[in-house]
Amino acid sequence: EERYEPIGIELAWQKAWADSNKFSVSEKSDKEKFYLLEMFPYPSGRIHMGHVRNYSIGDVVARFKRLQGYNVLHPMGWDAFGMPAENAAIQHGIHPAKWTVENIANMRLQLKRMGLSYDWDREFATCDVDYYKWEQLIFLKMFEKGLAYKKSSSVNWCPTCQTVLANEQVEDDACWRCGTVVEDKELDQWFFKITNYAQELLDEIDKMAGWPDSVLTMQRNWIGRSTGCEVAFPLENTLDKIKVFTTRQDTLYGATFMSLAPEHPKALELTTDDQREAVEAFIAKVRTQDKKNRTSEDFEKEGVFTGSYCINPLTRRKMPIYLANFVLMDYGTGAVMAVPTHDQRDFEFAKKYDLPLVVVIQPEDENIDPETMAEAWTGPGKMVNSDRFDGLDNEAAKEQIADYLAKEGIGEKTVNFRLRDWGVSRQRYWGTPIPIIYCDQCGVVPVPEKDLPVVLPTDVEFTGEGGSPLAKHKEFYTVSCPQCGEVARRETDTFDTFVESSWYFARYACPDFASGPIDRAAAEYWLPVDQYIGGVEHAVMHLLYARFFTKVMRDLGLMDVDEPFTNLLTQGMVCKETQSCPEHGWLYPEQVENGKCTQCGKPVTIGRTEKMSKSKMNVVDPDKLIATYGADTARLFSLFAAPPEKDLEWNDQSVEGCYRFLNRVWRAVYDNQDILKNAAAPETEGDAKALRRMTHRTIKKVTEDIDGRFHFNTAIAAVMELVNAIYGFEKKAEYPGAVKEALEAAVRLLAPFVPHVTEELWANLGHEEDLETAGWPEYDTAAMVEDEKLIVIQVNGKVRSKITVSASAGKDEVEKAALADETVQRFIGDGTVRKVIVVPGKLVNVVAS
Ligand code: ANZ
Ligand code: ZN
Repeated sequence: EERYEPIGIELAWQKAWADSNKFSVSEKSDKEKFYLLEMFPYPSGRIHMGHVRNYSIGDVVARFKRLQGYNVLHPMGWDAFGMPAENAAIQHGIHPAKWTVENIANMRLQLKRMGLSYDWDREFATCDVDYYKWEQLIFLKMFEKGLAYKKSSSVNWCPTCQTVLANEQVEDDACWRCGTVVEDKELDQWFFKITNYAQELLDEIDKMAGWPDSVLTMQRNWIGRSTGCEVAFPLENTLDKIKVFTTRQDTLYGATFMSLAPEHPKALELTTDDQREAVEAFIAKVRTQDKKNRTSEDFEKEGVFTGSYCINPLTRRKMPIYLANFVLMDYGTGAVMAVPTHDQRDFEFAKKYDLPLVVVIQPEDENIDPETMAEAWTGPGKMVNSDRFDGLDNEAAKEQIADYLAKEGIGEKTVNFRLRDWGVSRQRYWGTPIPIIYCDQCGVVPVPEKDLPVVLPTDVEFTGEGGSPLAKHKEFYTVSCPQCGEVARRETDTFDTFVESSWYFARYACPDFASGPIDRAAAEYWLPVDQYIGGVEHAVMHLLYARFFTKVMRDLGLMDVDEPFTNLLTQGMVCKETQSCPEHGWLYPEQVENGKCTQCGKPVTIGRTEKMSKSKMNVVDPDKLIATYGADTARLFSLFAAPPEKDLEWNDQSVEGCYRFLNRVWRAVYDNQDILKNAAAPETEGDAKALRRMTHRTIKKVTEDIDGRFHFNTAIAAVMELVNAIYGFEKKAEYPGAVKEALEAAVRLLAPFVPHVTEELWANLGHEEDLETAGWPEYDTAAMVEDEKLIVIQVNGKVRSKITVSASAGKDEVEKAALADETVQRFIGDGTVRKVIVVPGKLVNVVAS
């Protein structure tokens, strides 16, 4: 055909791929395996440009690896449990299951329309019983091993979603989903003992060379390992002691007061009668403050004196005991020895409450004076006012004081982690039921394996009144105790949906395995995931939980992998400028014409470029994009407009440009069809050489740009240049072989990016087998070398030397090479070069005197 008609071509190839089950794979292969995974989507209803970008990036890698001869596992499925389904039920009266299934059906069509090369045979949704029943089994095994346990704890509570949130799901004090300010609440909750794995999770980070440093740093900080000492401070009037955790035992001689968390169990006990009123008021006030705020640097440090004192175990000085808002109960021991001279928070606190300052570390070239210091000295220095440790470097003193404390029985070295156990209970309906039964006689009884699955009932009511519908579903929660047979009550909480996404990548290895969560042989073959791709917003929670689950499943004997994802690519956001009308507020792009609001005609204000979001209406509908230009253009744009890790800014002209480029490639094949009929092997002489050089250099560049580096934008740009070179090549009729080679290379190199049009062009170029059979093109280094030319050099008209330069070298380059030649330099001697005459491709004459 003369015209490039993307829609027809794309639908035809998509049908062909589906009919032949083209991307379905098995372990029975003599090729090397490559497991490529993109973070699976939440079935919200429609795909957005972020999905288009994420999955286009993944598909390039999948197709590239396949072309390189790998057995590529590239699965897709649905992270299908979660709150939006339930909210839809409350708002629109549609059952979460129905809502989810319909959304999946729609989004599956959209993904198929993009021509993504998934093994659809492996598709599953996490709300399938066949998936979550295995999750329930894993939970039972974790419970057996003490890796899942129940405790009452103060939790982050979202009053809007009526559910508990993990720390990781609280962003700036607010619910990560709905933005409501999070409250504290005491509740009985199920926890996973991720803290058992804190050290291993941290240690492995050093070996994870295939992850972005930024993500590794975030995980390291989240795990937050601190080494220090626990030191016991005797109380003044009793035999009791209070333990503090410090990372700075070198400052112990400077500790002048103690700060307790307001929630500290001894807080009230230590409070004297005349301080009671003030203390109780303070505790009540802090209870309303958010934990993250309380500890942030610029939050006002506040406290109250309890009226009691403890004794500094080294100086024997009396230290007043305060409650302080910045001390948290759930870190260390909930008590801090305060050193105002060397800790900024303590400094601010001491200034406010007029508490004593003792300097114990003096910096090298300054003399710190408690009377005049304006902030704490937190740097290194020499020990002073510290008895036997005076004169030491403080780092050395850290070690020696720790040893001394241990020897005297005052303290011991400890390690603290910021990481907390993972609270997984949610008071929600649309999730995996936790397989536990509560019996008055027997207590907490796990559901026996043979009774799995605990199926989520469908006949529930959504009142929107809060609390889980399961807790009101009598037939669901009424059971007989598996141990004593008496009437008992089923757990009505469900799992945090992050549990499902913590092991789905392993289930893709064996989605139909019926005798356990994981088929060991399949896991052995496919895992770990070689390349994982997704948003950086998952840097901590999802990626840390998945690492934790991998280790748990390993220790449960389910599979034999330490780390789930060998390489990680975090793609940037898709952004677009916002537009607003003074009358109608934010506007969709379709509601603006020639800079004016289509509703009222008023001029539109262009706002900041931000991540595409429905709330600001700066979105582009992938369906419309595909309907207008085809999936290949949509893919090409999202790959060409920016490198994958960077944010991508939407640009209508660039979309148009991508479409024009594909037309150009199309026409290059069409226009040259007669010439190509005469093509045999690529010619290696004359002007064919330059074109071939370009062809093979492009193959090399594109290969290197894609492979492990993801420089898709520069790879595409290189092919564009090759296509330009083909257009500009004037002797097509004379060298049809070289032209054909160049055209075929362009088509093959573009195949991972724009799979439909390239497959069609490949067929048009006369190939009966598809592109995958052809494989990834290889470059011929011999064809890449530049021709060299022999240049004669004269000095003052006499031939003195000969050099070779590349045929494409310019005048300046030739002149430089001539003057640098040793023989020539010898003949110039002490003389000055007056003039250099270059006859391109032949001769240089140096005039010197
Ligand atoms: C005395 C000291 C002197 C401290 C000094 C620091 C500097 P990281 O590194 O995060 O582990 N701390 C201990 N428990 C705390 C709690 N529950 N809430 C708030 N702060 C707490 O921090 C450890 C340091 O944080 C500890 O070392 C302690 O203050 C404080 F010049 O002890 B330090
Ligand atoms: Zn919420």
